[in-house]
Amino acid sequence: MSRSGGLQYKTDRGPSLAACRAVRRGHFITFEGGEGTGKSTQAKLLAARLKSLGIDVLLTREPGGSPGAEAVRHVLLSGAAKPLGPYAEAILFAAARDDHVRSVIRPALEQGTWVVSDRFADSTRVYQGVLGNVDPNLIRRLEHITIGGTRPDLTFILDLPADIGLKRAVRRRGSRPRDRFEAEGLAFHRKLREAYLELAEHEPERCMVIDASAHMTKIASVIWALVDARLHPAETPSELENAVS
Ligand code: Z5A
Repeated sequence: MSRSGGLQYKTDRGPSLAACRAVRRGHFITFEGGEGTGKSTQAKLLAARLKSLGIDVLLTREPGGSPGAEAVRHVLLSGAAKPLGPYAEAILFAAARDDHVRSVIRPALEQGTWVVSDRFADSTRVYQGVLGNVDPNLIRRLEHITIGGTRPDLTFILDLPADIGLKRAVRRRGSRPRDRFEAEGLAFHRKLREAYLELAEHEPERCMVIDASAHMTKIASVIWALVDARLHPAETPSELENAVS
């Protein structure tokens, strides 16, 4: 059932959910949020901490994460698809995700690897669905087709006032030109923040809103405490134990 710009997607879990859960052994964690909120930084810190426990971890990103999806990333972020409109962009993000999930994420989870992704399907809900006004039914159908039951166990939504995020992104970018979405104005990025907060309200079990204005090590500790409490990484058999069993 969709509401308020299509942010309520709980009901359409798809017939393949039981099958996917049955074979899935690794945990799936995603990072979401606006521009410059620190998603890449926190995804890397979390992956490193999990690895330090001997857990097999795949750090990936969207759009991208597989050779096919990285090719689509270039088309999307260069702005080449912008004249085609938000529906075409939504379909291209979905095409990239389909390849990423089938060739990288799902096989990794099935082998017991933990997957940490810098952005995933919530970005489509928010950027194309809410900001792009793409019909929520289409967004839901695309999600159903591309990810089926391969849904994140936990999603961290890094929350920061849009102007601070944009300043951080500008500093990081240096002299490189702005990409398709970086080029949008402050009003776009403010609306984006609201849309992510609304999404978190609809799925409080999965989505954790994190204050991204703190120091990066403090944020990493908060995230680690939540992962520890929810997914119990210390109880996960290490790569070594897997190899000898
Ligand atoms: N998009 C979409 O529309 N639909 C979709 O389905 C998907 C994506 C999957 C991908 O851009 C774009 O595609 C994205 C949405 C759209 N567009 N935007 N905007 P991307 O992958 O190139 O970039 P991004 O995802 O927006 O992330 P980012 O701007 O690169 O930022 P970030 O990953 O959130 O932050 P960061 O790189 O970790 O940190 C940014 C800088 O801040 C860096 O210099 C850090 O050292 C610094 N930083 C990090 N944490 C802190 C703290 N805590 N304090 C101070 N400074 C910090």
